[in-house]
Amino acid sequence: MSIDYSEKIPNNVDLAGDRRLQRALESWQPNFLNWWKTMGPAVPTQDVYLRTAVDVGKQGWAQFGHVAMEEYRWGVFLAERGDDRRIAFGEQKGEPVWQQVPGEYRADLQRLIVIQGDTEPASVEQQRRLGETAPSLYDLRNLFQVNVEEGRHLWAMVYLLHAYFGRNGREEAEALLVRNSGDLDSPRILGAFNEETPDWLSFFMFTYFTDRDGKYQLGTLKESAFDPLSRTCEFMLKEEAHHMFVGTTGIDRVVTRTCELMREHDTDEIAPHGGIPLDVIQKYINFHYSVSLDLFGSERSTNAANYFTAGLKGRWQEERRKDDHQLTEDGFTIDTVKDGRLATEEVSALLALNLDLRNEYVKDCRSGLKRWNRILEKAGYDTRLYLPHVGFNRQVGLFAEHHVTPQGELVGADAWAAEQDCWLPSEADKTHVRSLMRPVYETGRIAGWIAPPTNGINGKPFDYEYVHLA
Ligand code: BYC
Ligand code: FE
Ligand code: FE
Repeated sequence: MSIDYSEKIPNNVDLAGDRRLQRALESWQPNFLNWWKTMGPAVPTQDVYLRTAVDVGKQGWAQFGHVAMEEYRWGVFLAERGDDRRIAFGEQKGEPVWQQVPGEYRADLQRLIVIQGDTEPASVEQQRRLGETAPSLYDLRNLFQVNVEEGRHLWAMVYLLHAYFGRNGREEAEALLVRNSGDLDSPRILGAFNEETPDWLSFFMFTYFTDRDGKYQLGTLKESAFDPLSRTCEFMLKEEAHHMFVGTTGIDRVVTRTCELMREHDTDEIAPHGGIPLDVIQKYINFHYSVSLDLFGSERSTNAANYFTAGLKGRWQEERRKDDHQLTEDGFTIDTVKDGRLATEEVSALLALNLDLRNEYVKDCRSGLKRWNRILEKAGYDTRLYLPHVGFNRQVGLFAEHHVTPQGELVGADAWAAEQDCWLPSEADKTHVRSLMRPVYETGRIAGWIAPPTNGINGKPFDYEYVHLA
């Protein structure tokens, strides 16, 4: 079904057929627009070359064109699905999926949807000022594309809250616009979404590592027995791919430029030459990876076990797993710290589902490292980038009370304090990276710390006018 953009809230959920719901969402809409105006992109533009979803089908779901940002149409789109979908896991495996929320799971489902919904506007807030320092118009356009789609992801969750959770859901939808990233009194729910994204290296790391958590969490919610949530997440995942592409290729381009500068000046101390040294890139990886690992919750989690057993949240690619999809008899080995040493422990597989998901995520993260190391190898350099140990710099889970080095050694608080600046971006590193952040807004030009992209967007060249500034 293609989407009618003449409606106030474009949708494929027949909003017009449910006047109450339509009115409720229409009364939330001005609050959203007000939030976007005050917390969304800070740089004024005439228009931006954006893709807009026009159809949820496999072909042609996106249309590209120059759009005035305040006229961007956020809508409600669910993937279409066959009628006979069955629950794929947990106690009720094999039964038909739910079109309504069962009373006993109301609180848990609402909580999952609120947590998911909270991250979307949070990321827009974190990225608010990046438009002031984009390295090219191409990058500026990508930032705005990510921002409008995260805004749409918020719409997706707000639709579910309004449509299925009554008055309570409407209150939660309001609260999603009240909490703000980094706000001392009313912060966003999850840690990573209260960190700053003050520079473009952080932005690329965020879209590589943190949007990727989004991919994996949405992948598990796509398995949900609550069908409207499942279908919502399936469509969100399509948009997510581009966010991670921005991160992957962004870091490709930083590494490429760093190699060029090292060659040109015959030194790896390229900061004075306007580049980002490899060891600083590594520290940014260490930070964003460890903060994103926290987003998976604790390695041992009764919440995760309950969500799975109830059918609310499945595993990554649940249907492809070759087991009984109930896991009541299975075990799982987890890393932990025992008597001051790194050790392993056997727990029920149900308790280890956050770790199961995190393991899939880690595997996926390695693909980026391989790409970036191939760039280093081709350029003839021996240094390699890596993912730090999973216990490094953790605030959540079994390592939270401990200090673990990137190499996976347990150390005391003194050693941690002494070495921290070698492992995480120091004030000096951040100041240097920020000093490079100056806007380059002439078509076809690029900042000196990053290489241009190999391809433009939607077949357009790099020097296309992706953004018309106001
Ligand atoms: N920060 O049993 P545990 C995205 C709390 S990103 C603060 O270990 P559970 C995006 C936890 O709430 C994807 N608190 O955790 C990316 C619990 O509190 P209560 C977002 C945390 O529940 C880029 C307690 O600690 N989506 O889409 O199994 C741009 C014990 O928790 C944190 C989702 O996360 C933390 N990091 O797992 C834009 C999906 N971790 O209940 C968007 C929905 C844990 O004791 N969320 N706690 O008060 C979930 O599935 C789960 O809530 C979590 C946590 C995976 C987050
Ligand atoms: Fe999102
Ligand atoms: Fe995203």
